[in-house]
Amino acid sequence: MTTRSFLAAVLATGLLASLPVAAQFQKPGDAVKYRQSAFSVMGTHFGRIGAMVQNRVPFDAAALAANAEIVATLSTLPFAAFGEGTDVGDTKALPTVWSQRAKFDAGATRMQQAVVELNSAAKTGDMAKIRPAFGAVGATCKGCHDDFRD
Ligand code: ASC
Repeated sequence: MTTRSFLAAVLATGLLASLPVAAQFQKPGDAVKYRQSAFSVMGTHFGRIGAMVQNRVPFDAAALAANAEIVATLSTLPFAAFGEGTDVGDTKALPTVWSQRAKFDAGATRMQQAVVELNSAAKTGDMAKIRPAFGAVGATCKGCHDDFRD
């Protein structure tokens, strides 16, 4: 990567982080579709890690690390799409997302932190570190599903 493209990437990331993302959705249903899509792709890549952790497919450290990197990126996306007024359509989000917002946000943060730790563990290529980190992420998924998902 050139210095120029690196600076462009840093700038783009900074802009993305500072934009009021929720305002980018034209309709509440677009926000629902967006967050479901992000969770769906995230779940696909998390599932590929799970397949290796559970010995259903052979351990490939590079592939696992690539999947963990994708999960880490995707984990930052869905929560901007839970704005007020997006409790619509075929959402499985329970009203508690909005009525217990601080608890929901805390769960989101816990998941994101666990995913960062899984990503670090994945880079070591050491299954003895990856397996517990994978389990910790799964526990944060389940925690939110129990309280906030139909
Ligand atoms: C997955 C996935 C989830 C979590 C959750 C863990 O693989 O898609 O939502 O794990 O089932 O309890």
